[in-house]
Amino acid sequence: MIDVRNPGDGFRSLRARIAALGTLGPGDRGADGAPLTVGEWALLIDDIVDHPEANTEGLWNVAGPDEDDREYDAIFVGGGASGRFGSAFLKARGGRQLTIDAWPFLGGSCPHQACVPHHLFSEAAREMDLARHMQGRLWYPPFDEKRASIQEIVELFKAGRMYPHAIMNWQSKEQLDMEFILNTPATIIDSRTVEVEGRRFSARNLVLCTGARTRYPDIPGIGIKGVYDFATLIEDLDYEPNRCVIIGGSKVALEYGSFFQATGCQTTILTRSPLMETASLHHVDTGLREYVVAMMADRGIEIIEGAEPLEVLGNGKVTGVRYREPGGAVREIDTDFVFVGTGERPNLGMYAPLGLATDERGFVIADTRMRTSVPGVYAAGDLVGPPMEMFKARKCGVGAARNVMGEDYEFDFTEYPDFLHTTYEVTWCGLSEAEAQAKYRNVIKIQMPPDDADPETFALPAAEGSMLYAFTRPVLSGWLKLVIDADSRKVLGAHHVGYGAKDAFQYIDYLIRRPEGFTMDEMAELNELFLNPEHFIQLCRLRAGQQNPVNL
Ligand code: COM
Repeated sequence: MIDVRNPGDGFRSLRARIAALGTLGPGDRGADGAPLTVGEWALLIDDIVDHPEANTEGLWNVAGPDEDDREYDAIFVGGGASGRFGSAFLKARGGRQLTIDAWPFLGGSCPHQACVPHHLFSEAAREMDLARHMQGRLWYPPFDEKRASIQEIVELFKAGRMYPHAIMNWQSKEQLDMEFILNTPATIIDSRTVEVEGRRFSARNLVLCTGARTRYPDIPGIGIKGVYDFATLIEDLDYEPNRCVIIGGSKVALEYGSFFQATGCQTTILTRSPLMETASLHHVDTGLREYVVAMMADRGIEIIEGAEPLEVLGNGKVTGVRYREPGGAVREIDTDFVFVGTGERPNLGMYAPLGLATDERGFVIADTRMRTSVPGVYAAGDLVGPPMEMFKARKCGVGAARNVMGEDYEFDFTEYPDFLHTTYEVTWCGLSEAEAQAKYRNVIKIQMPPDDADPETFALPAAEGSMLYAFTRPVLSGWLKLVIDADSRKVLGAHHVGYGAKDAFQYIDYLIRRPEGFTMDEMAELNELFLNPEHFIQLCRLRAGQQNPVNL
């Protein structure tokens, strides 16, 4: 074990070891006896991630009996979003927690392989999209397809990811006062006991937060070099892909497919269900889906819906994918890069001693209080199934913590605002137009461009990030729809494709799901910061004077 908490000889030699790793800047040298700085954490984590075989000892930040001799209220197994937020909340409530993670950092897959790189790639895709579209105009140079390298962007991320990792550790220790053990796995002994590096810890409760990983389809050749998922793309990509085939139609498939295509790597998506019609996405409006898919196709992505992947071809290295078309014909695509986006499943092997109840897909069954079938054992985050979203992971962890601390707290995550990236930011919440029509007798919509307008000449929406499109090729500038019950005047759903609207959707979702709802008149009373991306405020104001509002 390496003690990262208590000043002493061990801590001094850790600091000396970190100093020998080099320097990231003037702020990365901690004073003797002071806690590790963010810079020191970054150097240490980077070294461990790069050389795991030489760094097998756990990083212990555990209070001794002189500091805190209480039994742990909860041990969080896994320090990702759910484990870290749950731990922080429990600690803030006055409880005692211990968080254990096999990685040398807290924050889980988000800053390491998942959300953070995904956002970097999506931002890169958006930039490349604009640069390609605008090339040769204004100050935009010709777009050099050879310069847009997937591998280079992956390497850029890997070279910088130790900073968010370091901030997670530093914040958790110095600001949130959490106890944790990192870089070593926990062994579950029973529902109250966990073993780490030979020492047993007991707690009143366990909170399981170990996430999920990509489930690969069971087809021949899936193990050949050249087949990646969002995690192995980061860890293992060692060449520049020239052609990409994506297996699956999940959010990940759309997002990474859009990024690969934007770099100039011709991409084909093989999906069984039509894009955005998979069971894991709900409330997807038909108009929104059509615009998103049309704009992906406009960028050159080949989308084959109803496809059944049969085999990954290759001889030590991927050379192609064989699949069955909807009509039954078997075809092959030559490719040197296959990306799997078929969804995720948890790995529950380590929990065998608990005998947890699971659902038919293999996710841990937890109730709205995050309680599993085993008394005293909670589960949170991706382990309990979709949506695989940050808000759910964090709030599940906090929900478990609140219940552990004696509060009767329920978290229902069946309704939530949703989003994904293509080369656009796609956001939606509430009901789709079709869902609203099925439920209410007098539904109207505010939509841009309207159904009867020609999108090639209708330059709205136009705002953050879409102005250059609006003035060069209007159809690229985005799409929006607000669904309203004209009788009660309440907003039922909001849907947007463009840029810069995601934050607004966090609030719109909250407002429209209040018991009293949120009317178009209240929307019209807001003060827009013009040009506001989703235009909903002023468009509602244009209609608010009507006693019987109609479509806009
Ligand atoms: C975010 C990780 S990158 S966490 O949710 O803050 O732990």
